[in-house]
Amino acid sequence: MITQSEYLARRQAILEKMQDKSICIVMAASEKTRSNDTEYLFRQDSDFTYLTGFNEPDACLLLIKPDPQSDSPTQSILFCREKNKLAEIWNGRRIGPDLAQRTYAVDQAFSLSELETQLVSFLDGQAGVYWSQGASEAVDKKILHVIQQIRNKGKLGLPPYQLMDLRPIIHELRLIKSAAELAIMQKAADISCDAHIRAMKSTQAGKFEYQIEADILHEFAYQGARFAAYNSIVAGGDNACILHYTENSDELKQDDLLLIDAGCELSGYAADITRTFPVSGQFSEAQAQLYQLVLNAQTQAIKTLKPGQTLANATQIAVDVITQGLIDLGLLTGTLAENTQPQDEKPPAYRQFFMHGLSHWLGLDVHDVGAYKINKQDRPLEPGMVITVEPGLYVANDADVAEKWRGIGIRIEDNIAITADGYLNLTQAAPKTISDIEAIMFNKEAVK
Ligand SMILES: [Mn+2]
Repeated sequence: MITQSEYLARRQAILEKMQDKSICIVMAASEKTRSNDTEYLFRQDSDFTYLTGFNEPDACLLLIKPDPQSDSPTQSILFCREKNKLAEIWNGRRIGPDLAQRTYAVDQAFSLSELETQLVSFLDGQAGVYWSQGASEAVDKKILHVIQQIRNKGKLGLPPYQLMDLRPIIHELRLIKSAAELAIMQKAADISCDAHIRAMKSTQAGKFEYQIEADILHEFAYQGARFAAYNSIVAGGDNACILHYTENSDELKQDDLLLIDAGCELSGYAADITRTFPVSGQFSEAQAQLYQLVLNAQTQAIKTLKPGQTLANATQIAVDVITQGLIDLGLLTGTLAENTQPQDEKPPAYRQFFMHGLSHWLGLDVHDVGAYKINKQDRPLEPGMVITVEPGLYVANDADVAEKWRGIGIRIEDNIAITADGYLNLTQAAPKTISDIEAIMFNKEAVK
């Protein structure tokens, strides 16, 4: 759980990085239509969640940093929907500004209907304005319109003249997770591991991919994580070679592998796990050879992780292990260097089998925010960062390799927190060695 004092500290950290005489505007998400007059279930904007924990749509947070010459304190101000009996009967409870002010520990709270007038008044006299520029055309327009209204005051108005992007400030903060955030992410990982184990036990030929997806979603929701962090990928056979396959509509076949990329969202934080296992419960020889290669690449890449190391270095290790393995098994010919370097301006040969990145940040967003490079250099890892490590191997049905390799898609993905002296694998509870997977699938009736 994130406490109010942690939210307060996060807002304080933003205020510290803001320049004097400036204001920061953070907008909540709006509801999105799914069809006609029904909406998708609401999901708050991640930056807004990070700074407030406030989960209603269309709200707005202002952070004000005064001129240090003045006596005025910094301020956090929340705008939210006002109480409305009829709207609440139809569409759900609203906290309203009065209670919100106390519950969310902000200095002031106003009704959303006052937003524009108050923005004109709060922005007048500031030197700078921060917001997430370009994230929403409507928000850009609104803020520029407010500034124009201040200009229109002529001699009586002092419009801000520095328009700055908020994202570099807030996204650097979000990149380093606190102990409370790590505890939530561990819980999200635990629930997601349980879902993967349940999928392994439930899988059998003749079932459909969507039925396995249903097991996973049930496990998430039943354990209190009502949402998946992203659309689950349940991909049997060569569907696994479609990296973002989400149709989940095919029947599972006895001799295929099943790739599942699924993670829950808990209190806004994502887990992101991939496991690949045989529908029959037993790997064929060819499947096992390729699987072991991906597992070796993942294990060796994870071993390197600690503060000061880079994702680029881990990626290079995974690429080398996979490429050398593909050469040894005869899927590639030539030397390691010939297959990992661009040839005649074409991408390196290994890319036809491993075409995505090894890793991404993980947090409130499944592909979380934060810069991957600093001054164009790969940034060193730091304690509190959480990343995925997810090598893969995808042999298309028409690949120019021996028949036995074709149509095999494998990815193994864990969630790793960087610690003071190394790393912690948040998702080690989900089986991934060949023997552990086969054991859990062999014993499934007994275990269930
Ligand atoms: Mn991922």
